[in-house]
Amino acid sequence: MREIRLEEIDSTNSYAKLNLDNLADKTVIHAAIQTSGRGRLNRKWVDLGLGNLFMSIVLKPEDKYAASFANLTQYLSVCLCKVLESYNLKPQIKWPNDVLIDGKKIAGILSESVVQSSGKSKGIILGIGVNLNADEQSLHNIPDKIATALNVEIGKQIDVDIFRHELINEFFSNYDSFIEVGFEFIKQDYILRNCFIGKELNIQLFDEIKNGFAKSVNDRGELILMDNDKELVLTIGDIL
Ligand code: BT5
Repeated sequence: MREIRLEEIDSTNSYAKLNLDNLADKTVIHAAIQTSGRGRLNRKWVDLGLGNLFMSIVLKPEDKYAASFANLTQYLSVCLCKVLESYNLKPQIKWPNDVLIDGKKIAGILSESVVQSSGKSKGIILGIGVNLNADEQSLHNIPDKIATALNVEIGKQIDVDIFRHELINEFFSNYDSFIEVGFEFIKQDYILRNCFIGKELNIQLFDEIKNGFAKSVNDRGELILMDNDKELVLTIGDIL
């Protein structure tokens, strides 16, 4: 594992993408300040000031087409939960990979796969932002979501370097097994922490809203939604 520390960058994921050819497998890039953090679908990730975590993990697995790549964000969400639990919190996962504390978003994960024009995979960039040190006022300014930060939850400042290493260690300690086995490797840990199974959900799927009863998560990490007797299997979407 190699680490690249940046003082200020637009986005650690964009930096990784731009420099991907020169970055080795398992390189971790992190920045103190991130000026244009990205979420999914052109959404933004807000920098809440110094002491927050913005990092991207570059992955260039030998097996370039393992099914488990699609579940890397879910794997990282479980790793993050385990680290947050060591701070005596009870994080929950909202499918597919939002990590919440008491319903409030504390982190965001963005996985981007980079493919050559020939269709060959160049690598995967797994980005994560975790709110570690924020003042409560700035949390209220985040659009569309109720957010929280670790310092607010436990009432003390967090050392971002220590937290980052805890998360990286957790991630790489089981990464190779996860890639080999896939979602089933984490299924139990994932379901144990879920906050959506057994509930009526509205799910935004591009321009459509699907509703139904969340029955389960299958062995591929997909959400099984029951719309009366009809079973919908969702690979992507946002629980509203
Ligand atoms: C995400 O997108 O949650 C993925 C965010 C990934 C950020 C990391 S930081 C390091 C790396 N480099 C990048 O450029 N990105 C990655 P999504 O599920 O689309 O959620 C985005 C939504 O989360 C926004 O529209 C806001 O509502 C909310 N949000 C933005 N900033 C937030 C924050 N600091 N804390 C909590 N919620 C936030």
